[in-house]
Amino acid sequence: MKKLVGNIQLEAVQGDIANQPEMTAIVNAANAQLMTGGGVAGAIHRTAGPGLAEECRPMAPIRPGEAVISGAHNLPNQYVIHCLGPVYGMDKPENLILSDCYRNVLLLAEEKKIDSVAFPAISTGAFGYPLEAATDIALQTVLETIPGLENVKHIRFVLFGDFDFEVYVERLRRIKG
Ligand code: AR6
Repeated sequence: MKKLVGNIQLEAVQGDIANQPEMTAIVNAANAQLMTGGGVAGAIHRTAGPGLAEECRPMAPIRPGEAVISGAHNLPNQYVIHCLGPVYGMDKPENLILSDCYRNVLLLAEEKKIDSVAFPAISTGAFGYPLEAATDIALQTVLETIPGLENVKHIRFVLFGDFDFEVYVERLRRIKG
């Protein structure tokens, strides 16, 4: 499912964030220590190899909503942008922190002249954020940030589950291009 907004392509695909070879940067739903973990962080660190955690160590810990960038090591990309989402019900205000994640990732990508970025559904796994509410925040923040982007031309959302993918497709369809 693709949608052109201005001259930026928004896209939802179903798959594995660690296997997005045509994207310049992928986003990690990280932990504060920037170490491996379950879900997205596990898949990214497993594929990248131990060099990723080693490179990240001096940048840790990061705060909820903060984004930092590293190389991609054995991943088929150039960069990994690590972002710590809010733990649902704990880090408040969780909607604003989740919005900070998407905005800060895109602003960092723009600063680094990155043309394409793939996001997972940050905070919707181990951190417990309900998928539909998180999707609305993700897409609204991306749409608000798009007018300030020149280098970023392609934003992909990579969803793991069938339901998650269908929610993104339905929400993207409703966006006026
Ligand atoms: N590719 C794309 N999406 C995935 C993948 C994958 N390989 N694996 C899971 N998802 P999570 P969080 C989906 O838990 O909620 C970690 O252990 C998953 O179904 O990865 O931000 C870290 O170490 C869900 O919809 O991230 C942190 O401690 C979404 O990606 C903590 O979990 C996010 O799930 C971060 O929790």
